[in-house]
Amino acid sequence: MLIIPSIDISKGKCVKLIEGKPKTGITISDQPIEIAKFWETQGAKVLHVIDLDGAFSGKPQNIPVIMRILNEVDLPIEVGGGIRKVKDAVRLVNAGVKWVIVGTAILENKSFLRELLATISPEHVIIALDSKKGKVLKRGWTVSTGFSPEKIVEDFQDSGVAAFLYTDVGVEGKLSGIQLKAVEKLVHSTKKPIIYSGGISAIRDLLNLAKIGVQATVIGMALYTGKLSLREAEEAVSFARS
Ligand code: AMZ
Repeated sequence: MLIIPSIDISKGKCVKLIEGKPKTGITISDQPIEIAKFWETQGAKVLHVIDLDGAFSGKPQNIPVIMRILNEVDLPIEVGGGIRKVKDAVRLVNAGVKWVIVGTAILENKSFLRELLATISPEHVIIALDSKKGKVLKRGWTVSTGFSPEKIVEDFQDSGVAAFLYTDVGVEGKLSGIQLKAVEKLVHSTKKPIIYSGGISAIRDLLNLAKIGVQATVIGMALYTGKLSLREAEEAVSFARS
């Protein structure tokens, strides 16, 4: 299982919110590029970069920071938050972003994915399933779609997208552990790779996720508060595999 450090950007700074609510959480650094470089030195294989202002406002707001990470860090990155226009996704992929993470646009516009895949390969697309109490949210986690993550997966799993990113919004940033049963249900509903995010606080969480077949997991707060180190997390899951 791949361990992916998260870099959430708001107003040019690297932050971690609690349950994705503005003005909560901690500011990690006003130099997100340095944070990205740090994870590279620590052996990260992939970075997860979210434009929080983009997710809240509906259009990308931190593109210069993302471009600098692309230029200065030699790792594949996945980028999400506010990618609601095909041209914004295409621009990011053309600039070297390996995967664009798209949530709201796909949930609100039936033709968005088809239009997107007319221009970029589905291998560059990850669909976000930001879920709370079994329902997928959109628009910066402020509006419920009323649909279960399994329903969204069913609708889009044949599109060829690279993966689904399941975020448990209710535990995000809280270091409270994970709701494994819900993740397991989702993993079993599809053959597509599931990336998990939210509430990871201990090696035990990682081992449980690996055991149920999660392909990758995004970790934020636990890494930034020192509860876990990237190296120990990677070591634990590599033992779990062998
Ligand atoms: O923290 C939040 N409120 C938040 C967040 N981290 N809102 C959205 N996002 C992330 C999702 C997904 O990766 O987890 O932004 C992406 C989806 O953005 P959009 O604009 O496509 O719905």
